[in-house]
Amino acid sequence: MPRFAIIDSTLREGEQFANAFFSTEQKIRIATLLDAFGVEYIELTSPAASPRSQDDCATIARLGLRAKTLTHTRCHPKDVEMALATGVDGVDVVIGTSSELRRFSHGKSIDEIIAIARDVIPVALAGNVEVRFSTEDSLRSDLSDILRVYEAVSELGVHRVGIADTIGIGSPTRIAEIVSAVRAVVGPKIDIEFHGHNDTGCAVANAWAAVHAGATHVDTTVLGIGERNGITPLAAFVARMYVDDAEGVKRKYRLPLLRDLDHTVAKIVGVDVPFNACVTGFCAFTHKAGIHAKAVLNNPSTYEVLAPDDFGLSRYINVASRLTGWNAIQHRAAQLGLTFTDAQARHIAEEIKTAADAGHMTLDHVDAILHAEFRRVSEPQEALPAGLSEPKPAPALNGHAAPERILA
Ligand code: HCA
Ligand code: CU
Repeated sequence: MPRFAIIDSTLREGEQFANAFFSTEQKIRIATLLDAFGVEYIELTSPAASPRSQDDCATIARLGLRAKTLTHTRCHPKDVEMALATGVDGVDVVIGTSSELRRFSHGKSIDEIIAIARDVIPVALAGNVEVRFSTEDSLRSDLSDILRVYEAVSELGVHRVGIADTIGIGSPTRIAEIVSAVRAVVGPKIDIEFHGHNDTGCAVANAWAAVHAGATHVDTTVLGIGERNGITPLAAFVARMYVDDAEGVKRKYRLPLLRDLDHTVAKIVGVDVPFNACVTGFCAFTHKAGIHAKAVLNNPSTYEVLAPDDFGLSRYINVASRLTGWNAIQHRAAQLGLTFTDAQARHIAEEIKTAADAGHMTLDHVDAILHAEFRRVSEPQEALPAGLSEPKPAPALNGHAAPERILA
């Protein structure tokens, strides 16, 4: 796995999500959880945005987190001075370089941008903090223009340059090309950050491609929240890197906290964790079809790329459907403390398929069938072994919802 650090921007990019209005207390809660998870950096809204943003930036910088704190700033000496005054560990300077932004946003030429950078970067460096310079809308900027900007700012002494796919137009191959071109210009010592929006669904793939092409830092937010439909989601990016090197990722991050992070932020911004969110979506580790269930019960790696245990989560076999199979039924029966012969389990599976074909089915319904069948096959016996027919509670589905909910 290539070396990389996560810059979590839930408290900057994430604050630009339509539903986000974080209180100071909520920001502290999110920053503390991110720190416990192990992200290397936490990026905060510019103190120039509002007095509350300024105070909160200083408050979080003073928390004594292990993660470094960064704040975002426009490319203005005054903004950078305000940022330094908050006590953050680093300043993320950004300016638009695409013709769209140069014409319709700030109206400056590339030469003027470089001239402004020459005024601003020394101010940031004088604060003895990490300094990053990023070109907003890098993907629609002329590559030779941004390479000229990166060359100039690296000569000025920035620690990191940023590539921003502001409108989510990038593809993994294009991102890899740009990262390689930037690496060739800035040399091996300067770090490269990738910030990718998800408008076309490529944010995770692009971040992964960036890291493999030599980017050292990746921006994420919890659940991917941000402007429009947001950026690279933290859990999905971590899951992607886990595929490269599960042990390395487990050493770097406390993976079970992804669930707390996604649920905490979802609650704060008033959304559900999306059903298909990597790792934390309610059905991320649910197996349904009989063929899948059988193989997973034999060996989870048949249909699982992520081991749920590593993320503090559990696998769930959904048996209440017409797609179920007798192996899965046996497994559910064992969870309830009921034993059947294989022939009995096959018969029960048929019964469940018939019932499921006739209409909506829940796990309770399956359990009732299993208990009734158990009573029936056990009838000739006088006394059951103690506790054998005692129903056990159904295992929780990673705490998201009652098992019934997934069948609705
Ligand atoms: C913004 C734009 C930004 C900046 C990214 C960066 C983007 O909201 O200011 O600082 O690298 O997507 O371009 O989020
Ligand atoms: Cu952005």
